Amino acid sequence: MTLSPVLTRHWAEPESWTLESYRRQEGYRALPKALRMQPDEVIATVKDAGLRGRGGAGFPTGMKWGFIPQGPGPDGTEKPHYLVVNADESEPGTCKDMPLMLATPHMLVEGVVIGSYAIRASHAFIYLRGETVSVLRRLQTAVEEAYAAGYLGRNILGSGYDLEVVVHAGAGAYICGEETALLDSLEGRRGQPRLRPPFPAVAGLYACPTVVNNVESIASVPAILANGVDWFRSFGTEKSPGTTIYSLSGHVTRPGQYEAPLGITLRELLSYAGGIRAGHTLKFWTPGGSSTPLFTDEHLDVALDYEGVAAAGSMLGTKALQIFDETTCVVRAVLRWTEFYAHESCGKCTPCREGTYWLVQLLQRLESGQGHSTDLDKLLDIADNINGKSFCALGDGAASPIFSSLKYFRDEYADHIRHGACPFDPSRTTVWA
Ligand code: L3W
Ligand code: SF4
Repeated sequence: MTLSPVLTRHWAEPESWTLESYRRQEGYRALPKALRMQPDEVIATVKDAGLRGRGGAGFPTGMKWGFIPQGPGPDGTEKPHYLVVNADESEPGTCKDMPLMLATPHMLVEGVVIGSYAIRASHAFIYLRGETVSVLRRLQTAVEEAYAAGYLGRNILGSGYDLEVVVHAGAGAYICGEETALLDSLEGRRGQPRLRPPFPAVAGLYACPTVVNNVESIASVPAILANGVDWFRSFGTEKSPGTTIYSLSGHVTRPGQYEAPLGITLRELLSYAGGIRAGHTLKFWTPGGSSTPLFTDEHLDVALDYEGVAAAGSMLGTKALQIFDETTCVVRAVLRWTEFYAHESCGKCTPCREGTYWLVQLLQRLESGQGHSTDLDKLLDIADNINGKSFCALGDGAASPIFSSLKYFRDEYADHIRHGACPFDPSRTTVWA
């Protein structure tokens, strides 16, 4: 398979983030077309294209839009609808939404208008990670430009459709990438996940029907409307159509974002990225961020689409391919991720709040060579008490690297106990002192 820039096709253009540049690249070509269609036709087009959510779960975007109830509820009134863009990218290794918003913020804005029109929303929010001030400024400028050009505000392009868009900066908590915690945060509360159901499509922002979509999902919409369903389906596989952005990081010669049809393999992506760094070999990698079970060199030819990765025992997730060569201590890598989850656990439920703490204690002991022979089963036991027993996906994500690293590298854990030190660095007997 070859790289196929669609979302990333303008990234190298001079000042690609300006309205002028986006228009030069045929930007805002899909919007008038969408506004001439009925909202349901727009939903049907996105459904037929088979676009799946690019934020981690791969849920069909058109189906999610179709869940928004139409017409008055049982009390005879119709609640407002909202579109919320999840721009809180923070899954470790994931770096695709931020560069997309920096390079072509108008592609996202155009997608927001089309999506909002489709679900009959008159307000949309882009919820962005607060620390990314440069992205915030770029998005705000793009939104201002779009208002001035008549792509936002009242009577957009003379269609009679009105839309207000607010760019909201969060305060930098990983859990606010979970859609219901994001909505709590947007409402001004502490961001903690809500019980689902009801899903946001039924009761979301301010208890009104809300669609929450990832940045890449929404930015994919203008090209679908402009070029059609068959064009979109000409990329990728039948169940995972389209192109997507894979973020390659770690021990790879040319890390970065690579856009390719879904179903490409890591072996093929590495051929574009210059391979594993010179003189080294692949040891393990994540297909979709640290929350997805690890793969090894056995998995170089797994098709990187939703079905292919699931069949091989992991998840496509955010398509964050973190690559580690043979110099990496897997125990240390898992410890780093687990510290992240323990720090970011919102504390709402006991299995995750307490379990991630104890995982860190055990992993620190093991990594520094002071573990006991019973610690490996203890790790599995704690992970088992988190997985599927936590309130939201953060808990499952924290358990995932424990299970998969022990599945493939149990001997390396045991070596730490046997040597009384990390075999990769015997001088380091206590890392945390
Ligand atoms: C209406 C139903 N809506 C499902 C909607 C739901 C949501 C979407 C997917 O986790 C994964 C997680 C992370 N009626 C519905 C319905 N929906 N059934 O569909 O829902 P779900 O529960 O399958 O997934 P999720 O809770 O959205 C996402 C994984 O992604 N992940 C994390 C990514 C982190 C970022 C980031 O950096 N910001 O994206 C990475 O792998 O572990 O498994 O909208 O409402 N019956
Ligand atoms: Fe909070 Fe963790 Fe429970 Fe999710 S699993 S609600 S992050 S404590």
